[in-house]
Amino acid sequence: MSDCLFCKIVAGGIPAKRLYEDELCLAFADISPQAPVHVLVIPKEHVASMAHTTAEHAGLLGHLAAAAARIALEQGLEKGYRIVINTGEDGGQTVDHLHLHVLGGRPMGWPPG
Ligand code: IU
Repeated sequence: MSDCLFCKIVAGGIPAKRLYEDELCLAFADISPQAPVHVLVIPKEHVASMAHTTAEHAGLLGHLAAAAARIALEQGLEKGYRIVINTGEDGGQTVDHLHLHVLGGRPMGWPPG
């Protein structure tokens, strides 16, 4: 989508600290980190949110989850981490392009706010 910020990051039109990339996904450092490690993993194709996924996205979602786990290990998060997918208004989603937050490097609280 031409007006989607994360699509522009995928295309290289907006700079980001790219940490991992393959044919399906891109991982980059969050511009406003909420933990010592805060990485976003996004599909290269535009999918607006989890609420916009269907069974056809099962393979892509598995790929994103596996990439997130691998990136967490690469980032040294052996003690654990949290993967978050904010979805929709009540879920706190602010960018309408599906993204997995990988957060770690400090203990996480529960429940989330
Ligand atoms: P959210 O789950 O939609 O709220 O997460 C969006 C994230 O995108 C949030 O953590 C922002 O800091 C992050 N982000 C970014 O990394 N680069 C940007 O240019 C913008 C947002 I706008």
